[in-house]
Amino acid sequence: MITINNPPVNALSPGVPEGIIEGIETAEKDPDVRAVVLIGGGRTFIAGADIREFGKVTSGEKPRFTLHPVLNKIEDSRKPVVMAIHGTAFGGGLEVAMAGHYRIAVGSAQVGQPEVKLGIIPGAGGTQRLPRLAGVAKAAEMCAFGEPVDARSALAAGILDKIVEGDLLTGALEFARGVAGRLAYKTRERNEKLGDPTANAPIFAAVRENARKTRRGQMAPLAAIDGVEAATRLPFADGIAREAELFRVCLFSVQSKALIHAFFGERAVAKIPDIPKGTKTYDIKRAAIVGAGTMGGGIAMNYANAGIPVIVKDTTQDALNRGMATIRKNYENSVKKGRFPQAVLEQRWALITPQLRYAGFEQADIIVEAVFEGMALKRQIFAEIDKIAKPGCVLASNTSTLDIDEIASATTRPEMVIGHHFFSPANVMRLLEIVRGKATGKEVIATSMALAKKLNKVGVLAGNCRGFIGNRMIHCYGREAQFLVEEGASVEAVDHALYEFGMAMGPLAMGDLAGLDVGWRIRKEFKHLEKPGVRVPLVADRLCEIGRYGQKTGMGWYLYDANRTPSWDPDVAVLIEKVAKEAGIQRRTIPAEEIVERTIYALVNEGAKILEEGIALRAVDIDVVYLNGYGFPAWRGGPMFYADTIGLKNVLAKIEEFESKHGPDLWAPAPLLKRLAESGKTFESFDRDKESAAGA
Ligand code: 3H9
Repeated sequence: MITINNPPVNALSPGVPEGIIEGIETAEKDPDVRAVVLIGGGRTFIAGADIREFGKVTSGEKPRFTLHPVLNKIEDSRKPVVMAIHGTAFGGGLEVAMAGHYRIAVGSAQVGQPEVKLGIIPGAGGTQRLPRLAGVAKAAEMCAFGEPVDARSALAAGILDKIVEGDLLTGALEFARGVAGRLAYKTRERNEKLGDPTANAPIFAAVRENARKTRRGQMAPLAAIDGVEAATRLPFADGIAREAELFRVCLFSVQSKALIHAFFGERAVAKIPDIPKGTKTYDIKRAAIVGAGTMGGGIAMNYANAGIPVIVKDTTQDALNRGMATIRKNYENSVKKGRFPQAVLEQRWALITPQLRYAGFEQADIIVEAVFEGMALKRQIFAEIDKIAKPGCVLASNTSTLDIDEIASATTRPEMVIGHHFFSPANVMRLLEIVRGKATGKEVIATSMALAKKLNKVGVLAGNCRGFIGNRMIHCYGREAQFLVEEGASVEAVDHALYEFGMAMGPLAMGDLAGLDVGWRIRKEFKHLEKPGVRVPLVADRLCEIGRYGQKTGMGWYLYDANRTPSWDPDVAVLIEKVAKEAGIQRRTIPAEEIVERTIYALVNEGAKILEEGIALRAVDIDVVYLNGYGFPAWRGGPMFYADTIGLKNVLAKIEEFESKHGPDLWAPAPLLKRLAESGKTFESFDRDKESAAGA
């Protein structure tokens, strides 16, 4: 028995493959050994190659993760090797498993080739062995999209030979005794599932089309498909060589660096310097929400999905009915799409209690306010819930822009008040911006971070300022999108340029989706802060004034049909021209490149200020916000990482050019950007504490 012991996830770090080789050699030499079981110690089998090694290689170090020697050693073993899988056999983990002669697993195990999510492809025979076990279609799909496959499907596909009920090791030893001494199959020699070019052609065409559509802009999915196709056309050794070429091209791409940055970023944001791991947290067993609107309803679904009973309160029966009907419809859609069975829908539905009064709020461990963005209303609600909530109840506001300290000051316990800014649709978007007020207690922050994980969200801590991280930056991005339209770009041209850049949708279409009235209300709230003489966007307010709130009213920047399909609206083009004329704005042809630079660099410049002020803890926190809350393409790593890849000197030069054309109020470069650019550094390298220590 060989046990892999490299916590936390048994990654194939340097030393692990060597250990396996040693184990196999020892087994081969020992006449008493008739079969080998390879099993993972701890919580999992092998979660893949050690991802930390990739960055070292691309920055010039000698590769330390070549796995072929260990795979060949296993596959060539004269004694059968049984792979005993629990947890995850991902990436290199599945590749190791496939080199074995048999694979058995517990029912909860998962297997997969998730490399594409890191911008690479399976690099240790995954594209060659998987089609030999699972067939071409299944292998192409797994390698191109990287989604995990559960044990039962893996058994049906031929990746596993057996599912063990009960203890894995006992089952594995029993299985090994059963196959001991038998001549074992080598996966690399099994060609019967590889099909022929005629049968395979439509399979590859379909998966390529799907990859182009759903993994827009990404190179690794297509490379992974090329790898699997090579398995069907070339002898095994040549297929491995082709895979290695494709792997290398992907590994050295900016896309892969960006996706690896995103992978570690998502984990880094959980680490908050002044809140150590063991900080006390409150147990959240019951929740209550004020507001059954779009956000309140979506938030309620999050709690119900996590098995936490939740009360939803609104002021009118109508509002409650509407909110509950939307929740029901969302759940029913999920059932229709096969995401979960009807029984799960009913379970979740039963956890949500709609009501008009505060009854039951006194038992809640968390109360979330999700009403309209208006300070007076929010303060009134916080004063009310302060009277009802039990001691130790977290009081969270879903505000997207307002001052958490001002909200907290309406209560007698500002230390319990925190921002929980969900993103619309709240039951789908993974981001939860957690906003720390000046009095917010550390336990409340630790509770919120833990809760985010429980709700299957990525929690990112933000400081308190208008719009926090995400919306403060999006304000600048949206501003530029509107300016560009006023200056002559069409609505479609602006959206198209950013869609082509990789954004999930263009900024104006996004405004329509979120509701233009939301921004309108916020702009009215902050009208008194506008600096006289500084240009402000004009068109969105005009659209709102004539009731064009976006998708919800069937028209905004675009016209929408009953299926919410947008179309160009000549009335909007006329309105824009009129507004521009009234404001004396010169209209011109604007290239796509300028559209991207004006909008994305507006994000970056504001991001730099946010970073320097400490509103975001690290540049990567900003990136994680944008990847999970704003549809920024993960393969570009987030706005700050993207700026690093362009080179901060180049970004600064462009921003200075915009400053000279559009004025310092809008475009003065952030001091941090200037400093980093001038010293040849990156946002990623910026460490606020070290800089201030040096300054002191
Ligand atoms: C590959 O295999 C290429 C091959 O084809 C061979 C090429 C030659 N390496 O996610 P968690 C860390 S590519 C290094 O919070 P969970 C992670 O950063 C690889 N570190 O746990 C975190 O560290 P920290 C293909 C890794 O239970 C800690 O482990 N494989 C790796 O929520 C705990 O992780 C993948 O892409 C790794 N491979 O989820 C799988 N994996 O505590 C990537 C994790 O310091 N991993 N860490 O923040 C995952 O999807 C999840 O980690 C997993 C566990 C589902 C396994």
